[in-house]
Amino acid sequence: MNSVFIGIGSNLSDPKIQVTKAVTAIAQVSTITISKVSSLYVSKPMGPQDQPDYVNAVIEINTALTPIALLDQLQAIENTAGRVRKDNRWGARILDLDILLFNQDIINEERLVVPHYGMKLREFVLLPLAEIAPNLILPDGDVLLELSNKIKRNALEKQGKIAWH
Ligand code: ROI
Repeated sequence: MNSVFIGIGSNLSDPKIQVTKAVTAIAQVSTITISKVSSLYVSKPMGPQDQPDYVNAVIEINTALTPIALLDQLQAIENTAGRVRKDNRWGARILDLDILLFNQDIINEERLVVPHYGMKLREFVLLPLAEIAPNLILPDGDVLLELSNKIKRNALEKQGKIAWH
């Protein structure tokens, strides 16, 4: 069974509801079991500032799916949420589901790069991840807690639990 960490983000159409619905949708995939869910975190946008604040969370799942089969499932959930894939890599989005870590695997495929390229520089990934996996070591040997203690604080606010079911 694979252990996979997924980063969730939204800054459109009631982001807290989008994140909650995403966790519920992932839980409903028969080949996926959710093992840990972080709190919700509100964060200032990284990148262009002329967009709403984000809501972020990180979950751990267990699945026998391959990385690409999992990516297909996650993209289907993004699409169902109304995600429009435009040329707006740094712009507002209704739902973003990123595979952060897949076991300790290093994946370099056209559709999928794991560990997620930006995760070590993102407070809104490192802090929720450290909440649910405080002892994690990244595939390159970096200690998660050291990264999360060192990361520049950018007004990240921990909110309540996610009411998924
Ligand atoms: N900024 C924050 N705070 N949270 C995100 O999830 C997020 N996602 C993005 C960019 C545009 C880089 N900025 C973000 O894709």
